[in-house]
Amino acid sequence: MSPIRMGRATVKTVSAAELGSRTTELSMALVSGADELDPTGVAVARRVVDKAVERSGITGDHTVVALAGATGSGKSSLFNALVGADVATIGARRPTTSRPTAGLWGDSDASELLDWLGVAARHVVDTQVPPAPVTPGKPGASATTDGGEQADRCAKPAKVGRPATSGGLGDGAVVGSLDGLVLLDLPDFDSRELEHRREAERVLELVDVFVWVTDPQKYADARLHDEFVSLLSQHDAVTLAVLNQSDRLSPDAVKTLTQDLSKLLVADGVTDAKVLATSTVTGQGIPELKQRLANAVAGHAASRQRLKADIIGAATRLRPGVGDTEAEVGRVPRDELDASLARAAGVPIVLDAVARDYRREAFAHTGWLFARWTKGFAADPLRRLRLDRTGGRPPIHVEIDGADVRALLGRSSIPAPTASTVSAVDLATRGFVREASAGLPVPWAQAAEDAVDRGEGTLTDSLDRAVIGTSLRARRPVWWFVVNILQWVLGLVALAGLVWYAVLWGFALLQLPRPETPSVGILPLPLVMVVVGVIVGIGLGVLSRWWARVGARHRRTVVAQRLTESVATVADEHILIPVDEVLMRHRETREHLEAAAG
Ligand SMILES: Nc1nc2c(ncn2[C@@H]2O[C@H](COP(=O)(O)OP(=O)(O)OP(=O)(O)O)[C@@H](O)[C@H]2O)c(=O)[nH]1
Ligand SMILES: [Mg+2]
Repeated sequence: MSPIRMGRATVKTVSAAELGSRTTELSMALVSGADELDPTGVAVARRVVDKAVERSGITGDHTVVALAGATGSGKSSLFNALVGADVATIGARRPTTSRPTAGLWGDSDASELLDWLGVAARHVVDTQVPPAPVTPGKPGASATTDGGEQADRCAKPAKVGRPATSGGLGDGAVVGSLDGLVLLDLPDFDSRELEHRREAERVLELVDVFVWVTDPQKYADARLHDEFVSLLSQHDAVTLAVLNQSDRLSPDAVKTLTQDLSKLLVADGVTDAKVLATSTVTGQGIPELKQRLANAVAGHAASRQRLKADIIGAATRLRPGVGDTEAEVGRVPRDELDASLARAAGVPIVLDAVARDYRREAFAHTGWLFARWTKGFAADPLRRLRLDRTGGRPPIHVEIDGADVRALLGRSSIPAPTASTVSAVDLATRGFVREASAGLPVPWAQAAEDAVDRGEGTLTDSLDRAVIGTSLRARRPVWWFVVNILQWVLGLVALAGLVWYAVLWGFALLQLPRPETPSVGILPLPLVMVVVGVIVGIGLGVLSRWWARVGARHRRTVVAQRLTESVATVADEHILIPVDEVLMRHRETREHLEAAAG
């Protein structure tokens, strides 16, 4: 239905704010979930959103109607007739109106809208009291809110063209209501005042309905049609053409001219325009004009009502495409996933090497001094895995990224995961994703499955980087240093004993008198030194070896913890975070759809 068609229009009000927020919610749901939602439903929803965005704009609860046209056509006179009071100045001097004036119907606050429109002069129409005929200089039942300027305007009596407000022209005569109507009396469009034209053009950009007011002299003016009417045709707003001052014409001429004007408008490209003949002197056509404005107001509200229903329909249609709730990824059991990834990363192999490495190092520091050289034959277990360069560093992945680690340390020599380990990872991943997306419609579960980063080799690569980036060694234990000193002392004591014996043997060889050898009890001191040095040294070595086993177990636990954390980071990066992103998108989509339909 055209909003300016005559007839009854009863509608419930849907505020522009409500419509706007529902539209936003539906469009947000499309942004977050269009790929997973039903494609047909998505297409419908897109069309509804587009329509609602185009339709609502910023005008809020109001329908903005502008009276525009050439100077002297009677815009201000029509404005006063519609408002029912001498608000706008009507003058003999052309052009008269230089700044727009607004007439407001209804209680809804239009100040924001009028500020946006840049209209300072405002007049609230009192719809409670039926407007009485207004005599010049005596405004009727109306209230003016504009203070100074407006008061001035009202104080000036209209000299000519008394508003025709009598004859049942109050709102009571209108089917429907004018509440929400914002009527603007604009400056002329064609005078020598460029400012007027600019101001009229600026406001015309923003209105919902144009009423082109023209008169018998100017209705066919080619320049007006070229410059003004064709400008109207470029806008989506509803256009209504008024041939004012019809009292100057015979009834036949009125008919001919309105038909003529209709044709001209079609030629201008304003195909939908309705032409109405009016006179502010006789009141002809004013009730019709008012009725059409009432219909425009109702049509505006009706269109919002319809758009709201469309949005709810589209959102409800899409709603089965999302679940009722979504899992929290952080709470989904992940032990199996982490364990399978740890195996794939070769963590058990690395831990064995760590323990062996500890024992080997411990032996190098705490073993019997004269047996230590044997360690040179034992291969370094971490070096064999090319993990020896991580030792003693802080966990590298904390400070530099994986690519740097790789550049610095190369690839490890941990054996590649076996086929069964790889399939265990796959199984655990699927299990995890299934658990995380339980209860979601298939496309979302599929999206979660697809989100997991399974790129050829990237997971294995990241696991390897994580292991390389993990510090596998720790500070040497203090007891190693203590035992080391002891071992050196014992070794040197034993050596000194031997040297002593060598000296004594030298004396005997040269048949020199043997120097006195001190003794401990019945045993000579050098013998005691050798025996104690060797036996205690070996004993301490054996004891240390046993203690190193305990230490190695502890080191293994510490490193296992670090590796678990590193592997968990890989799981987060490749599996948990991508899945969580899908779930978050699902949540957003669900909430937006609920808000749009709620
Ligand atoms: N005969 C007749 N004269 C009218 C009618 N409407 C307005 N006039 C007269 O036409 C002249 C111009 O009226 P305005 O209402 O000031 O015209 P406007 O379009 O607001 O002019 P600007 O403000 O200059 O753009 C005045 O002298 C009015 O009395 C009408 O219906 N019939
Ligand atoms: Mg005027």
